[in-house]
Order: sequence, then structure tokens, then C-alpha cells
Amino acid sequence: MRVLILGGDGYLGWPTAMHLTANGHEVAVADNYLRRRLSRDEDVETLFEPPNLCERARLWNRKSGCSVEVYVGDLTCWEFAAEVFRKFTPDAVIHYAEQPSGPYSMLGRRAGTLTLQNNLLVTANVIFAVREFVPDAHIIKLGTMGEYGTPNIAIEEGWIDIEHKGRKGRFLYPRQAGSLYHTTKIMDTDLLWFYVRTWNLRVTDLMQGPVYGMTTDETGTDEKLFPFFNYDEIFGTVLNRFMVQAVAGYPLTVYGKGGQTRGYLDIKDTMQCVRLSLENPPQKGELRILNQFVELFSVNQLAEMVQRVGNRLGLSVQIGSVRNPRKEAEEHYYNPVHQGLLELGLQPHYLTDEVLADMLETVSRFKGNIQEHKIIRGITWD
Ligand code: USQ
Repeated sequence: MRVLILGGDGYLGWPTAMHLTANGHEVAVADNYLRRRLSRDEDVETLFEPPNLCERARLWNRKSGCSVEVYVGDLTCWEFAAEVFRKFTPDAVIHYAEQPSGPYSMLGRRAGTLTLQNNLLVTANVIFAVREFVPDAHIIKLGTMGEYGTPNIAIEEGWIDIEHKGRKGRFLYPRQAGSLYHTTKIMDTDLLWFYVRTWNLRVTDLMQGPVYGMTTDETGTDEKLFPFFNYDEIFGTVLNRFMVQAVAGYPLTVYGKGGQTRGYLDIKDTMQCVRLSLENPPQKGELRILNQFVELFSVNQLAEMVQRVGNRLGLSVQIGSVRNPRKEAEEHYYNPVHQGLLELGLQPHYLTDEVLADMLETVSRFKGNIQEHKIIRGITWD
């Protein structure tokens, strides 16, 4: 298939480009380096600076013989979005092109507005471009498990059947996010659902949990092909942060009581989930929602695992406690369904001691780059 990856420079975008070309698809990527710019502006650069997209495409071509077409530009700009769709005419679009951080979206009015504008306008442009240039194309949108929040009932896969006053109906599962960023993902889902009903679009919305890891089948140990790896308070996700903290000898930053539970997955499984969704498209006029994670962990469980494995490697890992900067439940019921991707053929990678040890060893290669002042910035939801 001809696959257009929007946000192709990001933590998931670049590994997806390599993974899909390695599996026989034709791929183009588009990105405006927003994530790199925001990291620089906020003084929270990644553990190492990956090469730019054109250089990454050259390196990958030299290694694998596969080509990736590169478009650099801003997808909130209709002219650029239209040009990319017109030239590449994709069979499928993978939409990762969003400001992806809860803490960034809560920095203040300017960051909040940027998040709203970027995320909603790119989603709208994707919808309009598909309608105008490739109406049969499949849109695969990266959503988040955070759209559901932490309700006191089981979380279904996107939809819920409700019986009310003797009548029955099927609705989007109730959503109640914990940051402005997560709320933009709810708005994306609503936009997509409206246009699926109105224009018969074909859409998969992937509700993903926090991802961990740095290596995929395609990167191997070649660090020039590694994705971004953020360990800072703004763009770093919890397990990636804990691994860097363990290597740096910084007490693991458990927020609040540490009972916050989420569904996690290895970046290798993100690759599988996205490819399986691509290769098994829904019908036109269908919004298919899949909950994309493999295992549930609380923050405390993650910290204990990192401590145990880190100590075995001689790291002397301490578990710290940080006043929770977010407004979220620190102890709660959490029971999300995640059947759809397994039914499509997902072969999960689990978070074993071996996997953790491997990640800690990979992070140790960059120990000299770790800057402790990036770990806690003091951003609060207040
Ligand atoms: N947490 C800590 N200590 C830290 C960092 C985080 O205890 O140093 C806690 C948070 O308070 C939260 C949990 O760990 O309860 C997960 O936080 P996170 O920063 O790893 O993940 P989150 O902000 O929810 O966002 C990340 C990605 C986002 C994606 C989301 C999936 O940045 O793009 O949508 O994971 S989910 O969490 O399921 O909504």
C-alpha cells in the first residue's frame, strides 16, 4: 500500500516508516519538526539528537534498500497538506502529527492554544484532504487511552451500549480526559466520527497507552536510526523516564501515591498494531476504535521493577516521591478491554526483567548526555 505518515519525524513516526517499508509498503513522511522545536524552546532536548528526516531516509536506504519519500512542512497549512496528498495519493494515512504531551499542554495559555490549534487543524486538514483527493483512503489516527480517563466501570473498546427508559442505543464510550492534550484527542475522535457519518470515511482510531522502549526490529542497535528518546518532565513518558533516572542515580519520580494505573506497550508492539490496522482496514462509513496496550501497571509497580532489575545490574536505584503535579486519581479502578488488536493478530511483547535490563543497558550508552535539571521542571495543572 501507499502509506502517508504524518508526524514522520516523531517517536513513533520514524520507526513506523522503517517498519512499513521493511514490510513491503511504499511510504512517504511529512513533518514540520514541531516536536524538535518545542523541545529546544523548553530546554528539554532528547537523550541524543537524531539526524534530520532526509538524512534518516538516506541512512535507512543504505541499510535496507528501502526508500522513504520526505515532505517537510506544516500540516495545519491547507496548501501544504493538499500538495502532499495530491502528489503522493496515499491508500492510507497514519496521523501522528500532534503535540503529544499532557504537561506541555498545561504549561500556560500559549502552549494550550498551540496544542488546540495544531491538533485540531491537522485532523481537520486530514479529513478535508482525504475527502478531496483520496476519498477511499483509510485514516489511521493515533488516539489515547487517556480519552477515557479512569472511570469506575469497565472501559469498553470505543463504544458502549446503553439502555435508558426502556430503549437501547450504542454511543461513543464516555470520555473525560486529564489534560488539555488528552482533551484534544477526544475532540479529534468527535471530528472523525462526525465525518464518518457525513462523508462515509474509513477510519481506525487507536486508543494507545504510554509506550516504552527505543529499539525495534528495524533500528537494531544502530543509534542513528533510533527514535527520539525524551526523559524530561514534558515529553518523557513514565517508564522511559524511570530508566534514565535509574542510570543517572536519580531517585525515581513517583508522583503522589503511585497507584495511577495505565495500559503500557513496547514500541515494537506499536509497530505491529499500526501495521495490523493498516493491513486489515475497516469498511467505508465505519469508525473502528481499538484499545492499544498490552499490560496494566501502576506507577509503583513500574518503579519496583526498575529498581529490582537496575540493582541487579549494579545501579543502586532509589524510589523517590514527588508531590503530584497533575490532577488525577492516585488510587482507582481500572479495567479496560483490549481484544480487537489481539484478534487482528497482535503477538505481544511483555515487560520482562530481560526487556528492562536491555533497555537500561541501551540507555547507559548515553549516560554522559543525561542532564538532571530536565527531570523535574515543576509544571503543575494549577
Ligand atoms: N508519572 C509519574 N512520574 C513521572 C511521570 C509520570 O508518576 O515521572 C505518572 C503520571 O502522573 C501518570 C502516569 O505516570 O499517572 C503516566 O504518565 P505519562 O507521562 O507516562 O503518560 P501521559 O501523560 O498519560 O501521556 C503519555 C503520552 C501521551 C499518550 C498517553 C497514553 O505522552 O501522548 O497519549 O501516554 S495514556 O496515558 O494512556 O493516556
